[in-house]
Amino acid sequence: MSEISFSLDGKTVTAREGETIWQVAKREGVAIPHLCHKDAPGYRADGNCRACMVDIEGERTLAASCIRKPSEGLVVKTASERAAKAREMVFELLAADQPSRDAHPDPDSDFWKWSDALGVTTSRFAPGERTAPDISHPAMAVNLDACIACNLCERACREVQVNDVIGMAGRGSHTIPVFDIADPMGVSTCVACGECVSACPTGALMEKSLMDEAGRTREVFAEETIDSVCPFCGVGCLTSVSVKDGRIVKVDGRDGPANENRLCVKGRFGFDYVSSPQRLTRPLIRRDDAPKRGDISMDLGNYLDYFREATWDEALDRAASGLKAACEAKGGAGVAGFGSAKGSNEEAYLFQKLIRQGFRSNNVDHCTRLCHASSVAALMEGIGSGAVTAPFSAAGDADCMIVIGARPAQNHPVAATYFKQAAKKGTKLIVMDPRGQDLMRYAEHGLKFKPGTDVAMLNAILNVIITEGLYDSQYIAAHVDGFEALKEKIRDFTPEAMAPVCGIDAGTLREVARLYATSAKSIIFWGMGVSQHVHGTDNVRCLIALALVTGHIGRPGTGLHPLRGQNNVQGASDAGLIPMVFPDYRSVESPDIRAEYEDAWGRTLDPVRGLTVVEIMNDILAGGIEAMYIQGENPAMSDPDQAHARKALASLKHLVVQDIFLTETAWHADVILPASAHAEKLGTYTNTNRQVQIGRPCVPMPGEARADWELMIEIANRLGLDWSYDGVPAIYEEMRSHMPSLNNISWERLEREGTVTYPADGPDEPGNEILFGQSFPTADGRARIVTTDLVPPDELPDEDFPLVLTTGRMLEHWHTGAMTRRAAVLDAIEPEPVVSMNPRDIKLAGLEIGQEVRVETRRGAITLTLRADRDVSTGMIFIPFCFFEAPANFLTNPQLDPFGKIPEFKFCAARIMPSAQREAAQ
Ligand SMILES: Nc1nc2c(c(=O)[nH]1)N[C@H]1C(S)=C(S)[C@@H](COP(=O)(O)OP(=O)(O)OC[C@H]3O[C@@H](n4cnc5c(=O)[nH]c(N)nc54)[C@H](O)[C@@H]3O)O[C@H]1N2
Ligand SMILES: Nc1nc2c(c(=O)[nH]1)N[C@H]1C(S)=C(S)[C@@H](COP(=O)(O)OP(=O)(O)OC[C@H]3O[C@@H](n4cnc5c(=O)[nH]c(N)nc54)[C@H](O)[C@@H]3O)O[C@H]1N2
Ligand SMILES: [Mo]
Repeated sequence: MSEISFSLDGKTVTAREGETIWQVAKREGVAIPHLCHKDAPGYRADGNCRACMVDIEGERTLAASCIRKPSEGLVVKTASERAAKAREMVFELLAADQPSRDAHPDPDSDFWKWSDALGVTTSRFAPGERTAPDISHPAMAVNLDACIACNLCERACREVQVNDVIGMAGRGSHTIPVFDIADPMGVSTCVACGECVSACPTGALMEKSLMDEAGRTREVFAEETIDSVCPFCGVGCLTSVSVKDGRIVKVDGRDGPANENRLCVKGRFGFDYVSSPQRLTRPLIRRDDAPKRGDISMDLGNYLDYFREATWDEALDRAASGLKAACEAKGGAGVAGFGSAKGSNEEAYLFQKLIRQGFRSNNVDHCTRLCHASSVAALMEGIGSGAVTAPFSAAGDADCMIVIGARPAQNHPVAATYFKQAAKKGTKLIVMDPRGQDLMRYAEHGLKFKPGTDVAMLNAILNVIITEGLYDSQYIAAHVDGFEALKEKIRDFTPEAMAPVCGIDAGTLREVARLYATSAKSIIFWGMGVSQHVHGTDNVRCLIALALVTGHIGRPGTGLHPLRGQNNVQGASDAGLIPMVFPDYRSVESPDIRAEYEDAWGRTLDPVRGLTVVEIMNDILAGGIEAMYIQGENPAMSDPDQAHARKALASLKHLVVQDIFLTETAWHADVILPASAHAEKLGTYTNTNRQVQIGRPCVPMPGEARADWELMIEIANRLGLDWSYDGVPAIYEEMRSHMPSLNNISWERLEREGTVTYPADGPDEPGNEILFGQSFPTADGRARIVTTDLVPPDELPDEDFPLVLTTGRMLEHWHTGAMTRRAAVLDAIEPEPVVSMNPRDIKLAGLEIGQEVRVETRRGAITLTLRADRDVSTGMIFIPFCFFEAPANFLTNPQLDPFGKIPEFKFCAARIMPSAQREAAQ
């Protein structure tokens, strides 16, 4: 790499290739003012505001240091009188075009901070008049009178987040940002990532939560900011949380490995659930005269008819003794626990330890079962590891990427920014999904195939790769077993034969196969559309086979990446919150491994694998399990076939729920323990990229609420387990002593570095981002292809139920809505239950957009509002599962994949009708 030297304020300095004068100056500790330039990854310097002018010897005009690259021998003066005067003039003129500071949208903005630094406190020119703000958006206010037309917001929106909503319109000094060609912000297609707000140097774009009611002037100034990590999805964005008076007032992105300062609408604006007045603040015990269990009222006005407040001692004694009684009556088979992928690694570790050590039971599971269980089953079987082989940022190194059965712009929005950037830079993107999505705009191929036919489509692609000889025989010989069997199996899966099954023509299947196989580096990302089927494991087996036959794994820009969902589902699984395995996926059925834990925990342990989430519900109704401890999960909303799941919860003899809200699940409880939200406690969280990161307490817990891990210790000690931990780091270190995957990642290192990828080869070595370049963690180091057959979805449409119902998420809401329905901005954007249907189908069915409809399946019926959505294929309807008023899971099919035990959330037969029609018939 070539370096050049030049003179900066009399000192000889060197610039690396591509560096600007501004960047070198920053490195040298020379602060040059800047407004249109944002010093952050992904931002291109534009050089339009002239705030960063410097003097270059021999040049007649001053140069914008943010875009000017030095040449050998250049003599630069940042503080010459000429440069200083020019910069002062720039700030004075800009000030003249803005409201005065005391009436400014943000008197604390970068613009005023630089003005202070330059000593420009007043302008010789009269300040501009205030104009009316645009407050049409629930989260952000636009005060164009403070806009300096620096176009940072446009770059933020188009180049960093790749959302393409903001553009600049008008000319010269009248240039202003506009949303989707002159819409007010609130009605534009803005997805409220807030990148523009974080970029704006003046406060022309700002968080409404910091402003007065009219959205004109800033009122709230934070007292402190704390480094943490986002509580929502598996991307694991690092955050900087601003706090005032014990409440979060603002969240910014930090430069973490997974987000480089970026956030999405939930991370930036969804923080106020923590301070919701509906938080649980005191322990509750079901009243003896309460209405019968299962008769739940989500009306918070009358919860005291069901529960009474109790002291901690009484509640904890009651919680523990009920669990103990079931165990005494039935042994470990009488008890089960659901831990949480929203909690920390330390909490997940303690929870599985509690169930295993305290009740001699492996009936401990969590939402991974409803999520990537099938992916993990196939990955463990095929390559001996369930985690991703490469981070999602590897998309930028790939020549070709497949995104299948995932909707990242909605569910992993910050990861999606990397995908879109990669596609814009030339990575060939293939999106495979029955439902259209935003990402398809950037795709070389958008395959809207028939739902439930992944195996047909993927086997056809494998057929092309094999028949056309596009596989990597050297790689296969060195690393892969099972190729011959695949070759044999795949023979009948010609693209021509599979085209009518999956709905994609043979020519396209061939093109896609060639593109994936012949690109030098190809990578695959997948989500719930692949995993949540009765053939979910088979779907993933096909994806693994694709990577193995082409050797697209183990090198930069290649790999297999199941996009993990919850903020800590990777970590909770790693920590053993799974019925078949101890931490690090070590089998509970292996006598040696069990002996290790029996030694460490001083008790005999259950030698057989436990039951999974849906199996636990079935077992309760079959008269098996009598008592449960549910921490940080809401199965009364998230499990399939909800009438059945709720009936199971209601028929428990004893249910302990530890949550932050009185959820649908908590309404079934005997004891409710008010717990800690993410922002209130210390802990580690492992994201989809295998990055272990620290979350820190930012605000105090409300009322008498207590940290989850403390409550687990209280219960353990009431079971006579004699636990004592000197805080979260001690729990982490005990957990780590059982987990080779965390070798070299001590608590102290995490504290120091904030984020470390596992596995790491040494205490000072960065973690390995790309895995399995040499061999796989299987018994013989080789990977294994497992062939698949066509298995149809469990419940196909018929005359009575002619539509396919598919379920999933919304950008603004989190799963069962427990958190996001209580976040003001998020609930304002998506306030009511909707079912989405293709406008053509709506017309054909004689329905009207916006009308109230009833959707029925063989399991139940719900009423909700009809929304038109061109992305939904004809013959299908889509319902998100976040609305308690119309729970999608009353409708879903609980049929399980035989390997991963995941239910078929993505496919069942349904019908739709105007809600009035049904009422009339009754
Ligand atoms: N906003 C938001 N973000 C979230 C969450 C949330 O609740 N809200 N939850 C988090 C969690 S835990 C998870 S697991 C992830 C989930 O993130 P995703 O995996 O993106 O989840 P879904 O939206 O449920 O489903 C993904 C896609 O599967 C498609 N699909 C449906 N049927 C089929 C099929 O037969 N085959 C294929 N190939 N695709 C099909 C759907 O059309 C949909 O586009 O999101 C995480 N992020
Ligand atoms: N129909 C349908 N159903 C689905 C899916 C689908 O696509 N379609 N997807 C499935 C998937 S992938 C998943 S991951 C599951 C998710 O299912 P769940 O995990 O049951 O859903 P959440 O709403 O995330 O539940 C988290 C609960 O934890 C509480 N909580 C949050 N933080 C804390 C904390 O720090 N401590 C404690 N004690 N409690 C806390 C919240 O209030 C909430 O009640 O849903 C599954 N269900
Ligand atoms: Mo999930």
